Amino acid sequence: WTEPLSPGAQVLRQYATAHTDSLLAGIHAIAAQAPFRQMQTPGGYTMSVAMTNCGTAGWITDRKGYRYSTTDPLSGQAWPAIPADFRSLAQAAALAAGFPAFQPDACLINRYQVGAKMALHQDRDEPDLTAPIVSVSLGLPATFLWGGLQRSDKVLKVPLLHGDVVVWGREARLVFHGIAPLKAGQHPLLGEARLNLTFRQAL
Ligand code: MD5
Ligand code: FE
Repeated sequence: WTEPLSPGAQVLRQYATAHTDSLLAGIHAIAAQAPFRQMQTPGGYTMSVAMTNCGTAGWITDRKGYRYSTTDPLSGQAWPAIPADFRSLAQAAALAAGFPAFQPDACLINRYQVGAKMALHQDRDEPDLTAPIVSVSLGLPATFLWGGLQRSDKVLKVPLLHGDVVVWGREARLVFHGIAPLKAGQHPLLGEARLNLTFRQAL
């Protein structure tokens, strides 16, 4: 079922549930080529979330800033391709939320271990802000922090569970958002971790 979170954002509860085994197998294969790593922020902090990417472009951060790169800085090679089933799932979710023309070319894969978090931020490194973002949650539950267009706006807490998909676009595309520190737990497929796939049009 779907819940409108706020104008422009739809939570598709359990939309990915039938696909989680193949998503996890795909992530495993991607991480064998492009390992999860904790990147540096421009301010010199090490992110608590470990990241890798698949797609024509991948999101990276280092002392020089946030950006998309067509190569993995660890290997100098192209990122692994987005598996066909990842892409069709993201496109079907976008269509279900009213975005029929979504052509994701970047998929950031975030790995949260217990205590890892993502501070409140906006996603604004993409050139076409009319394209939505599709996110898929796997593993341990997370508390999504859903703010407004100003950093100071009140933040709503939304639980995101294994198999949930969220589509963000239009009025919601530039909202401040984050993830609260991951609580301890054991997921039957993922153990003490949460994975999040974030599909974007970055080129
Ligand atoms: C996560 N990832 O669960 C979170 C949430 C990120 C990021 O925020 O930038 O890697 S995915 C939810 C999300 C993604 C893009 C836009 C919006 C939410 N939004 O407009 O609220 O690892
Ligand atoms: Fe984000």
